[in-house]
Amino acid sequence: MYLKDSEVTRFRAEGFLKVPQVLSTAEVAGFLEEAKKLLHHKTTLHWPVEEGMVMDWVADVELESATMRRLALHPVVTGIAEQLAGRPLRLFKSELLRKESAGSTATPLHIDESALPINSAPVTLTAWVALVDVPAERGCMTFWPGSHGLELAETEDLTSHPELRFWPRLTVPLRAGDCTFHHARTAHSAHANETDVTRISLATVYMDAEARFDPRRLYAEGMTDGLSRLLATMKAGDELSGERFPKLR
Ligand code: AKG
Repeated sequence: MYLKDSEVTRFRAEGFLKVPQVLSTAEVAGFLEEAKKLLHHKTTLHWPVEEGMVMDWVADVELESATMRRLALHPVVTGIAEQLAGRPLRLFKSELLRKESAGSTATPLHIDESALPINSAPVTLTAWVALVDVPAERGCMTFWPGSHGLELAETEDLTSHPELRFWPRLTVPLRAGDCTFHHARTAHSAHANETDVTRISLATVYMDAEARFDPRRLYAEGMTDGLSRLLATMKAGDELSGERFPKLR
């Protein structure tokens, strides 16, 4: 077991948890070197908003790089994820995120569930591993504790949600090698990166091992990554299994 019972209890109550130093300094150095190469050479997808660019990312990175697959399936990260979920999980997707130095905008307040076409036990969660130090001014995330218990409509503009506007929230700076885990229904956002160092992190989504495809949540229009193209060929109720969605153990 990687976590104390009290940490698991806190995650279930708050919908997120910071776990310091999941990776050693040497591991961070190796993963960061590979991440920089990938971000330099691979085509990335972009998240534009009215004010500018939130971030860009290498999609399907666990298929693009054996090193990044090792991080997405890292025994400590996945062990913690399964402990938090309380059941066996599979990998759904892994994305190498870049929030550019000076010029990126804040990540809008959102929940992930509305973009995850997964029908299963409600345990879907993301591990977000910092590969550089991420203080507030470099775009760390902010979480709305307990918001995963709210009935938020999929299409709702969360910034004007009457409860969330006045909900206490927690901003979570990370050191390189720290990780946050957040439930797919937890409201979260991130600051802009106002430093001169690029924010680099790996975000991996894990789902219930029994997960089935649910097209009602498919948010793939115009998306060109391999996963979105694969999902566009699937039918409601299809298994999300096999090599593409490996079991964590
Ligand atoms: C997520 O991993 O669910 C995010 O929303 C990431 C946001 C960010 O990296 O700014």
